Amino acid sequence: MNVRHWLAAAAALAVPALAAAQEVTLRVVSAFPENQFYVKRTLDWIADVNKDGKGVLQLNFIGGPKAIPTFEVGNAVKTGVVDIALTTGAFYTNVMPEADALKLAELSAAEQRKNGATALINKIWQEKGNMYYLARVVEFTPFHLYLNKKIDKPDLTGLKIRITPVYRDFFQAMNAQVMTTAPGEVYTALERGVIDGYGWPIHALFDLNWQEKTKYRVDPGFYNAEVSLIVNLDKWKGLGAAQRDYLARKGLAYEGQNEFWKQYNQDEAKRQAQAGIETITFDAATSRAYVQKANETGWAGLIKAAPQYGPELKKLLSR
Ligand code: 173
Repeated sequence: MNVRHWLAAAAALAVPALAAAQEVTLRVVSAFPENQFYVKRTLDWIADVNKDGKGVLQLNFIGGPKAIPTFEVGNAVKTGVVDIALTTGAFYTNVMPEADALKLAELSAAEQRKNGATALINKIWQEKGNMYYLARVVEFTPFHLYLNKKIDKPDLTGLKIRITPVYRDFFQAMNAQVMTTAPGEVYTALERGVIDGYGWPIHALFDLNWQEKTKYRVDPGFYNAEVSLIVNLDKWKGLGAAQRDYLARKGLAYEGQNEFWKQYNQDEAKRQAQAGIETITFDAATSRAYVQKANETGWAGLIKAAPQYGPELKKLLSR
């Protein structure tokens, strides 16, 4: 065999080896407690990814906050301690303040993909977080203020409220005394009377048994609860094209199921009423002002913390 033939033969062997990268297994954690419904849904998704991904890509669920504490998950993804996380922006503002902007989106995830918001998010997440933003798996879901003391106007003077960064600017603007905790610590704080209330979505209260310790929900809700899958950027770039496409496709399919939350949230509100949680409401003008204040304080806080990208995010996430 002459040299030219030998080279051709070697090239023919090398090409398939490159095209079919070896099956890779990525490590997944959740910043939400393992008994939360978000995790169950994600485990179903992981099972589906693994079923169709044999020989290509597999996901291995490591655990919830017992594996990596809630507010450390973002840095664990950034540094590659784990490959993928199910989390929300409020839990990784310590990586980049922009993370908390996702709650302010007035556009759906599908609309964000069309108008360039997702591309901007990915630019920021890659640049500042060393993360690839894969998919948003919770939306169409308002946050609410839950209380154990009655109020007759949006004034939280004298009340101690559990928060995450999601609620900080808004609740402080209503004079609340705030205390940041991971979801896993809320039940005990309620039980001990350390807090008079907390911020939380309309759903997933029962997952953690908080209905046992909750008297009131303040209506209306505000913002747009966000839970997403983020991927370590080095891991993402190191995948073969077929593996990356596969994961992106499965992420998109998960995001495509978000309509699910609309009915689920209605059912959850009913279930809260059945569990004896009373609603506190205001007159129409006060309710409008309440929601407006949430938005104004939310964006003001975000732009103050993220002056470079905040205004751009506001433009692409608002109607
Ligand atoms: O209240 C929280 O812990 C929080 O910030 C959050 C965000 C998205 C979904 C659920 C909770």
